[in-house]
Amino acid sequence: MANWRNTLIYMRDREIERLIKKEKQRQEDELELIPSENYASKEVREALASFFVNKYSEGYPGKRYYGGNEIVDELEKLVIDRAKKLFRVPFANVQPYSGSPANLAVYLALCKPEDQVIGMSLTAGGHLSHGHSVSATGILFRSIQYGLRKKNLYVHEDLFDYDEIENLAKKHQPKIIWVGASAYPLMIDFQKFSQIAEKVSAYLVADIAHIAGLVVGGVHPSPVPYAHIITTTTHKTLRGPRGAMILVTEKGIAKDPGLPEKINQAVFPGLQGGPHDHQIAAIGVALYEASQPSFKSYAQQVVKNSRLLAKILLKNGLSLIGGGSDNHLTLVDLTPLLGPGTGIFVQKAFDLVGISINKNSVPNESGSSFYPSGIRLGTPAVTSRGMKEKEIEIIGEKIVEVIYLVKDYFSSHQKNFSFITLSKEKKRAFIKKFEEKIQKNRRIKEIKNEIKNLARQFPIP
Ligand code: DSN
Repeated sequence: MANWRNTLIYMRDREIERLIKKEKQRQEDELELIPSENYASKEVREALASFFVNKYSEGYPGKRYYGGNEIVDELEKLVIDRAKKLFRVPFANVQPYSGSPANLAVYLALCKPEDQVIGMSLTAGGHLSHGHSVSATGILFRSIQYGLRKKNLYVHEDLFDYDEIENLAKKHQPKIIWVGASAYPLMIDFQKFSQIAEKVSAYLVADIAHIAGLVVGGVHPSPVPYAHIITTTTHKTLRGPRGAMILVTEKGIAKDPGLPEKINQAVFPGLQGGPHDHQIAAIGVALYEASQPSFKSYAQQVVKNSRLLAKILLKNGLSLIGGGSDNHLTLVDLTPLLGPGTGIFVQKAFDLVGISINKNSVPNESGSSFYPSGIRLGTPAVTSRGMKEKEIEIIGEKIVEVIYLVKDYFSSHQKNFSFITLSKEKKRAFIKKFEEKIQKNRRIKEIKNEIKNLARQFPIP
């Protein structure tokens, strides 16, 4: 009798199995402070690995191209309903594969090639898909980018330069104004952006990928009353699988009743093929989890933890963009302490102690896109593990210690040493030498063990 276990394709793949185990161990033993990462629940991961992975279902509920989609229809309708209810919007598309395709679908729905758009620049904390020149969104559409204000960036107050954004909008008359960031540590005032968009009759599109979980958790104002369209990934503060959603608000439908249909058409057949039904199932689970009262406490704790972490860093002489944190992340500008382009050294040192962070551009960057001058630290993942103020105090101390170990290394070089002015080869050689040296540092080895001991007390789901 035929047995699927006998067919070659179903043989056990020990190599991938080994890597999965290794990655699990890494996640268990280390701390995750990349602000866009999180731990999805076991239920979310089970939905991702469910039988929905086997299905093709181009189209939308009730309008599929292939047979066998009755249950998929039920699934997608349920997930759409959950998204609409949770975000309080009249329309949701849950098929985008991820954030950048979701954003591209919005351009496709609203613009013709060469239409004018405005978005926040990557170095100021925006996103590639908000019209960066290397992204399809900056290649296919005429894109103007806005930044933050030029001065006083370490002050704890709104850093957007609304006059600049309004002037750009009036001058360029964009179809879309994007609002939303991947490295902005304070609250975003969606109303102010909406007032500018109204003046030039542009669509205001809010990309809330980073803060979606904070919005549904009630700790960040919602863009729903102000934006026409909202996009979000589902795997950051929302704590779901990798994926995305596009929402249309009442305001969006009032501006253009055809928006929901335009968005659906843009996602499929405009941009994508068959939706990832297993991903949609897992998004459904995440939306269910995010609608529970416990998720509100989670979102509150994410912000409490981030505020505290920022406070510890400030107290220890670090320079923070926005002078602190009011959301889930902190953006440290290393320029005053280590010089331009030095984020990579701190990231490497953190890798050695088992803390994942990422080097990041800072506004008015004086390094480069590959060698930016900042680091981004976020609390969504450690908070999902149950860490609170007590643990953040410990983590904050370690972070400060590691950064000052890097500073000691830099201080051992001649005065006025500037990494960013070295040639490409010299930069590489300098980094290599740094890595060799720092990994032998006694404290680095000790901190790695201290981090592991802490991490193991807070299992990952
Ligand atoms: N890569 C994401 C982040 O880290 O913010 C943005 O897409």
